[in-house]
Formats: sequence, C-alpha cells, structure tokens
Amino acid sequence: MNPSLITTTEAVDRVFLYIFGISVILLLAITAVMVWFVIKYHRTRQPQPQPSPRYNLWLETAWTVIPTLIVLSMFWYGWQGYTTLRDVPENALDVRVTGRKWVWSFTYPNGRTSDILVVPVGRPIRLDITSEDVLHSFFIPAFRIKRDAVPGMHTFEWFVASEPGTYDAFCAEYCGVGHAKMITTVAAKPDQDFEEWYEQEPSGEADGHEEGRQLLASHGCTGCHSLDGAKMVGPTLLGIFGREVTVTTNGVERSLTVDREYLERSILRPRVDLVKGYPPVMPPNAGLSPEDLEEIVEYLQELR
Ligand SMILES: [Cu+2]
Repeated sequence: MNPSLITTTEAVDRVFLYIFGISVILLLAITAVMVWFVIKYHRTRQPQPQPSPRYNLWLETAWTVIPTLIVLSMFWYGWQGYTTLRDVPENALDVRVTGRKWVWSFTYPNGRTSDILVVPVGRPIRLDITSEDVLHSFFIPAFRIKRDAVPGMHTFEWFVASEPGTYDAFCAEYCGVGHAKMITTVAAKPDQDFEEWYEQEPSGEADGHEEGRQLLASHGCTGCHSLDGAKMVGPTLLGIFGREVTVTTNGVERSLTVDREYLERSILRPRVDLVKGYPPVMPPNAGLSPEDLEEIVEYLQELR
C-alpha cells in the first residue's frame, strides 16, 4: 500500500480523537474550577460579598478569542477529514453497489457479480452506489464510511483495507421489514487471492447449479428467501416446486400447486398471487431478462 495514503479510518479517527480530546480537557478543567470555586467561596469563608470589577477587557477578549480558535481548529481538522473522504485516490478499483429490499449486490468492472464485497488488500476501492427501490445507506463501520443509496442517483465513497480480514457492512437507513437483515461482508484478500477470485467464472462451479444461485443472489432474492428452509421475510425457496400453497388472488383465497407458470408469474408480478402469511412487500422484477428468468425457474425446480 502507498505509505503516504491516508485511509478513511485514519482521517475520521484523527478528527474524532481531536474533538474528543478537547472535550475531555474542557470537561476536566471546567469541573475542577467549579469544585475549586465551591470550596473557595463557601459561605463559611466569605460571609460578605466582595466588590468586583464590572468589566475586564483582557478577560473578555480571552474568553472570546480562545474558544473561537478552538472551534475553528475543529472545523479545519474536520474539513481535512471530509476532503480525504471525498477525494478518491487515483488507482482505485471501481465497484458498483446496488441496494434493494433487502440485500446488497456488487458488480465489478469485468462483469463479475457477488453478494459479498471482495477487495484486494492495500488497493483503494471506489464504491459507486445506487438503489433499485427505496433509500438505503451503505455503511462499513470498520472503514468509517457511510453513504446513502438513492434510487435514480449515483453516490460514491471509497476506502482501502490495509489488512486482510472480514468486516461487516450494513444498511444504515431504515428501509422496511427486512432492514435489519440487510447485512453483508467485506472480505479483504491478499492481491493474489483476490485476482484468483476475480477471474473465476461464477458459472461452471460446483454442480452446475451455481449460476442459478448466483442469479438469485445478484437479483436480491436471497435477501428475503432462504435456500435452506429457514424462514425469512418471504417463504423459503427450498423445495418450492410442487409445494401446495394457499394464496390470495384478488382478495379471494385459493390453493394451488407451485409449477413453472406460477413461479414465472410470481417472480415478475409477485403480488398477483400472494402467499398467505407473508406481507405484500416483494417488488416486481419487470427488468429480468427472459434468459435469467428461465435459469432461475430451472434452478428452483431442482432445489430440494
Ligand atoms: Cu436498506
């Protein structure tokens, strides 16, 4: 890593410690003076009020100028930190971050997509953030960065991981019932491991079903539907094909068996036949390509 590079963590921590330090000093100094005055001017020692000057130019100047300088130094320091957060270093790797209810997905320059953010150690990462539905906010506490994801708009933030490891990333803008589950991982890998991961073809892995699973993840489905039978915001997708379900269609309850046609309809227009017991929160997927839809339905048919 470029040793002269100031990381976002350093930039924010410096300002935080500076302001925190000044606050602690002021707290201690003011409390000490207060205690000292309480003792010094206690009734038993000074029974009669003493005459005191009405005006002291030096004192008034001092208590105006010194706090002004302190506050201005906080501002200057804060501004330095802010410009560090907004000036993306030149060789940064661009990763697109998409927030949707309720999952994050990441797209790399070579087209690779992922549901966790994998990054090389020591290389600055520029995150190009947007949302497909409502306001979200991409927050990585370890790197002290947080930025809103706004539909129809691109925002950015950057960071650099100086050590390999995994870090949590959250949604920091309340976005509905699944908000608290909108958590993902930042995995910082050494250069070579990252390159290996980056060049890997997502399809062709494992048993050939990897593509379907990747599609579900990159379209955000797995944010609400588990693949292992666990109950999340929506019904699990494990063994969904052939399952008997009770749905509400135009306000009328009816039973049906999940088949290909039902899966396709429910992916494209989820609220037409709403499964009983689940909230009507799934967004329509009108933008899904016919090939992806086919692949997903194919995958779901065999997921048991
Ligand atoms: Cu969110």
